[in-house]
Amino acid sequence: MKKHKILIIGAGGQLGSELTQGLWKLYGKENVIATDIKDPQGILSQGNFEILDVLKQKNLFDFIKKNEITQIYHLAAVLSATGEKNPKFAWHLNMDGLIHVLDAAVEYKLDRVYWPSSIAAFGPTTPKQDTPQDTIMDPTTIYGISKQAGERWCEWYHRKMGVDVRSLRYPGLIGYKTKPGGGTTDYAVDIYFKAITDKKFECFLQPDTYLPMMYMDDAVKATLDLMEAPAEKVKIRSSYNISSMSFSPAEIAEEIKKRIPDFTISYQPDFRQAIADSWPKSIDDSAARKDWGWNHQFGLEEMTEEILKNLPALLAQEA
Ligand code: AKB
Repeated sequence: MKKHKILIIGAGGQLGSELTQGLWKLYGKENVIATDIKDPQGILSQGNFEILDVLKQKNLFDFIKKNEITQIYHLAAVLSATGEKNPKFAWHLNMDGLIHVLDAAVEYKLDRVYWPSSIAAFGPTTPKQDTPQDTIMDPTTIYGISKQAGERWCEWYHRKMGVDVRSLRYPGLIGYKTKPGGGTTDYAVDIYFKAITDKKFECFLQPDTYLPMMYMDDAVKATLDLMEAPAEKVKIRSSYNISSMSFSPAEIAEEIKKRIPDFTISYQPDFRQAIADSWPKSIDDSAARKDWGWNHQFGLEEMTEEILKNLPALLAQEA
């Protein structure tokens, strides 16, 4: 059996730290190297961790060669809200980072590459309900434009260079173990923290702003299921729609109130409202379900139950 040696780039982020643990379970800690540009926080320091900047192409190539890497999960990116504040850097990291990884896949004949796309690749004239797999894509943020362009690059490297690159268009990802940074959907993470620490939350989106969302455990499962699928089942080489739930700030607040009755929410929409308004409200992920058997486990109720059960102990440990 061929030995896997897995490199995770951007492992310190919200998805990266949980995906790293999923990969440890699947392949063994000794076969996974987590990397980021910053020192490891929390659980990541319990496995192989190294500093690596994907923008330094020679360092990346040398690293892959030296460690005999066979698969890369490339997660390093600037998200939607932060990207609007520093658009040139967002483009540089999101595009050049991806192209370095795809070139490395060709150079070192990697088995597989994973790269995340996002619902941000859609835009204001995309159909908003049950957004189809193939549809109008007119993203308005630099992050979204980089995801749309990245999808085309992935497809091109697959078609022309034979790279086995796989991708998911993530909705807003919600976890409680690591705080997210710079996304428009991130209010739905922050709200749980504030519900526990302050019993109140000021939301930067309006109460009725519906967005597609996903609990972190489902996102990790989707990613690993896609990467484990036989190549012939992965028919889409741009990026797969995936979905599990959609909700508004008012609805998540209601769900929290069922468990923390004195919790209150107020609304102060800012520039992120326009970003959220340009994105789909719900996603049709039938292609992922049909091609490689995707199915989700968590809805809003189960996710809220799980987070509010576990987060207080985590916050107490940190205090
Ligand atoms: C963001 O809000 O920027 C991200 C995303 C939807 O990709 N969470």
